[in-house]
Amino acid sequence: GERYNPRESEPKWQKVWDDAKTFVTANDDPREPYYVLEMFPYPSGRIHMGHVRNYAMGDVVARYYRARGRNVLHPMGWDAFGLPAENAAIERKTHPGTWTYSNIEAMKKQLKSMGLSIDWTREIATCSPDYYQHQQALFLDMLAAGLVTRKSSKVNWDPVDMTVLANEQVIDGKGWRSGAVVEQRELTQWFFKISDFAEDLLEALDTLTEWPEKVRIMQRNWIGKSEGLRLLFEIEPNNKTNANSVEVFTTRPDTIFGASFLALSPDHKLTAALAAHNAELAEFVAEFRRQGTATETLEKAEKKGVFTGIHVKHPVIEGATLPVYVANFVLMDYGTGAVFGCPAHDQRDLDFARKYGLPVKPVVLPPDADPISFTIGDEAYVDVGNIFNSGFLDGLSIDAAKTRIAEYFGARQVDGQVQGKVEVNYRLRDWGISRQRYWGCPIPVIHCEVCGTLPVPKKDLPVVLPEDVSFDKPGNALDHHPTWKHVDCPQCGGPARRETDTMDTFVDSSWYFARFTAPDAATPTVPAIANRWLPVDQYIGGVEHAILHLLYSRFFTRAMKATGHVGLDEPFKGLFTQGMVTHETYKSTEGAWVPPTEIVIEANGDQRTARHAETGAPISIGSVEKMSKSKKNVVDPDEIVGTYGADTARWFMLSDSPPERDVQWTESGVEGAGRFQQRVWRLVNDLADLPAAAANGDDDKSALALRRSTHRAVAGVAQDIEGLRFNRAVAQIYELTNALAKGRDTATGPAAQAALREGVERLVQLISPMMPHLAESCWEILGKSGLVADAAWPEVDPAMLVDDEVTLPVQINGKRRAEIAVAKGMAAAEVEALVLALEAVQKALEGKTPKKIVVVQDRIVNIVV
Ligand code: ANZ
Ligand code: ZN
Repeated sequence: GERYNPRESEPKWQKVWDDAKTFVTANDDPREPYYVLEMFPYPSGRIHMGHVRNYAMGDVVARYYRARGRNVLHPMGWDAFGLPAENAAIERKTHPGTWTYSNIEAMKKQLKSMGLSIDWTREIATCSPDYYQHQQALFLDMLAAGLVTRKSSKVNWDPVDMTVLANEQVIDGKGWRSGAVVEQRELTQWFFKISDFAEDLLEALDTLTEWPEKVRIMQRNWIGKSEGLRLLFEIEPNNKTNANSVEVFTTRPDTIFGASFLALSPDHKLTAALAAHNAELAEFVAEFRRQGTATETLEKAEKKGVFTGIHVKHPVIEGATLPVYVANFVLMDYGTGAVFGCPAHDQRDLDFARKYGLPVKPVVLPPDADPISFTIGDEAYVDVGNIFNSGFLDGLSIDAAKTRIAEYFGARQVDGQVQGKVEVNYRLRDWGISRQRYWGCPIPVIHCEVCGTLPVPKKDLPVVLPEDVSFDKPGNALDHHPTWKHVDCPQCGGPARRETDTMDTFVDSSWYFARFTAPDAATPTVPAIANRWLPVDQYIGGVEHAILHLLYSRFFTRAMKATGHVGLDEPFKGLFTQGMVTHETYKSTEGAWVPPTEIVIEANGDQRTARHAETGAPISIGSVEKMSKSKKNVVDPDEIVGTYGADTARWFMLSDSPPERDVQWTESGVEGAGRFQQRVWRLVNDLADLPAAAANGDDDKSALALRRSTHRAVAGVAQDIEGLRFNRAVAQIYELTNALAKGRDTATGPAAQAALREGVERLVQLISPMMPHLAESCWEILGKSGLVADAAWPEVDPAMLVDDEVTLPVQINGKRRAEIAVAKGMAAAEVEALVLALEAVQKALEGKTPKKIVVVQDRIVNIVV
């Protein structure tokens, strides 16, 4: 027969699905809802292989649950605000919107060519006022509910992108996009009070049982809860400051007898007072300010400090004092911005103490150590043990000592206050959302000199971005716009100024999953509808979003609940993080990266050599790396779809490795997938004329084997798709295909032929979530009515899943005449019927009726004539 031609078939079926609105989902459909979502793409211009993998997986899940009778929501949209559009606008002298929307169009075409079962009627783009007006409404509701604040704060300033960055966007002290060294600036910023939910966000992680453990751990660490003590130290009389006490936060008050210094943050109030009279200290603080504020930068920097010239009283050692330093490793926005240092049991403190010659006194004794000889070398002892060298704490465990010392300080006073108060701290900071950029959602507030900062009245929403902007000057084009920001005050009517900051784009992606449930609603959500669909049953995306996007979405869902927009806390019930797509790298003799499209590979046994396709120059084959433009090892999905078809690309992506692992894209792999596609096509064509039902109810051995293969595959593939083990589902399909191909060549009887026919129909259904176009073409060849996309998932006959088969010898008058394979445990009557139908038995009986038949279950059949 003819070869299968995906270039003809794929667009054809895509049109059929489109015309029939096959994948349009109704909110009022009574079937049980199932919501599957892949992280929506940034419209950069083209989809990449990572997208193909992500969407292929999501599509398998979506198509499977559709077949299972669920009302499936599988939408797609665009995370469309952000810096690259502005950069492109500057380079190409176009509007960011023009660039963005043309990218959306191109990418949508590419996604459509993949044959995804997406309800495109729900498409949203976050840069459209249709979307961001609702985000503005949510902001106003959150503002009214006290979940938004405006505060002056130290921010990470990217001097190249001219914008504020969230801590998470600073990587190794550099801007995540520009790579520029980040500076500190003091700015008034808008914040979402995510820290209000710190405890809840932490505790609820335990309920997210369908999330990868590693993601939950990352979130737990990010929230960073610690229980400790706020402890007051009395300042020794001096002429440098008026303060009487300084407060530290510690999680290890049990080590207080080992304290050998106090350290203040360079941003501490007391530091400022002391620096006024101390040039060395002032210079230290100034230098500190020139660095980034990112926690990571500070943690990696060398530990440094300056002695302030003042001392505090040691709180438990009568008559002893501790010197006070200002140190670069003490952060102002954590705890109290001051710490006591116990060098023996904290590495930073130890490094610091060694550098400045401070005492190192161990107070925690390791389990088997000798109290006399135990000393600290280069490494602080941070493990378990019992307290020693510590007066009334001696002999206690760390935990018992913590409790004891908290009680002790709780009962004492310093400077008119309780000396020690138990406190819980979180590393999680409020979420600064102000960005000094044009291409983002305008923050809907107005500043009036008379009335202060006011929300834009809801009736005046949306606050729309002006179209006529220029990017000639660096900085915020909204701010430079001649008229946009000048408005009348909504309260006094006087001249006022619009907020020109826009929202961090992470805000846009923190609630889009809810908008998809009612994308045309006049309010951000329709709660009844959102509550029916949410939480998302299965969310799929890259692990790079494990902290930020997922935490922000969890916060937003809580904020939307508090403001009446949804009725739940957790947005994503199931989360799956997929591995990356990798490819070999190639280099010319000059050391330049060479794209795979420009080379030819020759294989000689295990030896593979490469040369340049045009020049013939030798090329060296390098390591396998994540596809990236910088290494030129990317493969363009368009070319793959053009050459092999979407189904082949999808099949290869799903087949090659477990979905949570990296998958290596290879030419041979994708060719193998293409061959399998042709093999299925041939098999289906060969078997298409078989009758759909058995001529009689008979069953023979090969029919039974075929039926078992079929039903086992149906059950197994379902389980594997539900467990997101796509590569194993694929392996089961290969097995069934092999069994059917064998059957094609050997099955002759009517029962076997019927079993083959059943098998081939099921095969087509099993491949349809992965290779949906091929499956439709096969379904058509089989003469089935309707679309396979609409067909119900096949029923499984549990009897066919019984694992073990036994072969029973058949004796007639004590002589072995035949044997028969039956399911283990098969009832005597059934075995009897099967045995009597055997040709060999019929012959041996010569038309006589047996006097007696004895079936010993799973052992033997004896016939007496
Ligand atoms: C004394 C001490 C002794 C400490 C010891 C540790 C070990 P987590 O658990 O992450 O919350 N710390 C407190 N505030 C700080 C700040 N603003 N900047 C930098 N470090 C700060 O860490 C709490 C510990 O980090 C606190 O416990 C404090 O040092 C330090 F053997 O106090 B510890
Ligand atoms: Zn006013």
